[in-house]
Amino acid sequence: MEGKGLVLFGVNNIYTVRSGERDYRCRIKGKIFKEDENYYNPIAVGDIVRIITGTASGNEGLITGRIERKNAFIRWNKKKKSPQVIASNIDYLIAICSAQSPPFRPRFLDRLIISAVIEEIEPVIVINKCDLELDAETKERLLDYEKNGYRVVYCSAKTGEGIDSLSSIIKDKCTVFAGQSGVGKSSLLNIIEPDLDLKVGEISSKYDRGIHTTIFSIMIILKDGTKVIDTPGIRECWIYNLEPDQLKFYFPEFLKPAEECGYLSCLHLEEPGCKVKELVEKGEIHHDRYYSYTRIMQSIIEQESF
Ligand SMILES: Nc1nc2c(ncn2[C@@H]2O[C@H](COP(=O)(O)OP(=O)(O)O)[C@@H](O)[C@H]2O)c(=O)[nH]1
Ligand SMILES: [Mg+2]
Ligand SMILES: [Zn+2]
Repeated sequence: MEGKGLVLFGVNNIYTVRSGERDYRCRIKGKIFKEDENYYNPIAVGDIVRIITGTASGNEGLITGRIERKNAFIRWNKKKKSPQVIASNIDYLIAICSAQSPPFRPRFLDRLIISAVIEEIEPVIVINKCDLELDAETKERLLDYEKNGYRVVYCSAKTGEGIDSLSSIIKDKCTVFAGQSGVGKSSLLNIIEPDLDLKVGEISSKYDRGIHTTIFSIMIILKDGTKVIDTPGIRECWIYNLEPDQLKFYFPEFLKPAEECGYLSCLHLEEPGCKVKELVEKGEIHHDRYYSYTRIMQSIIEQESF
């Protein structure tokens, strides 16, 4: 039988595909994704695929094609030197951080945000564990993100604070929950939908294998149909597919001052008459965001030379 399905999970080239009410274990038929040969993975969680299934009782299937993706959350897999599609067909990237343990990592957050925006996926910053104290420096950094137009949601899986806001953002959408291990992704999903009963405070054995070399995202479909993709084990997010001279456009606070830079092509690095640098020195552009910019710039230049 031929049909279409949604990829929920994939590991070792076996993909769980939901079609109708059923889940099929599917392999890819032959070399059908030749154009994606440089990719780490030809099929990602969130893909809509064409499948052929066998007998009515069996749950095996073959993937014979992929419907064009609306977008894809991609990172550069440094080890494999190839782009890795973490999830596709996404409405929002939910970038989850925590008030404490693990500490706030602005560099990582900036890379997540840029990887989303490149694909026109709107990022939402979620700060979990707000029952714990948020230090002054992190507080100030978060206000800066808000000032620059990013949505920031403060919540706690422990007290329930902010969970309604988070639930209403993800409702009926397909979102990716990304963030370091331990920020509370599973805890948040459990409080949004208690029946899920996801394991908290540990890495589920399902994901254990090979966690250092790869990540396995998994789509969870809530009772009302809301789709959430959990991404265990994202520790690094190297940006894929960005030319160095394009990076500046992903820092919204640079756009207006850039009009006053001495050069139209100013990269806001060492050029004379750079208005962006002037505002960094005055403290009107956050020095730590500017530091992110220089670090990311350096890493994409290094990537290009591979
Ligand atoms: N104080 C506090 N601890 C939390 C909160 N959310 C999660 N935790 C704890 O943080 C640890 C990691 O949570 P988990 O959901 O497994 O994080 P994940 O790795 O991102 O899925 C667990 O010990 C949780 O009990 C919160 O809002 N407040
Ligand atoms: Mg978890
Ligand atoms: Zn400049």
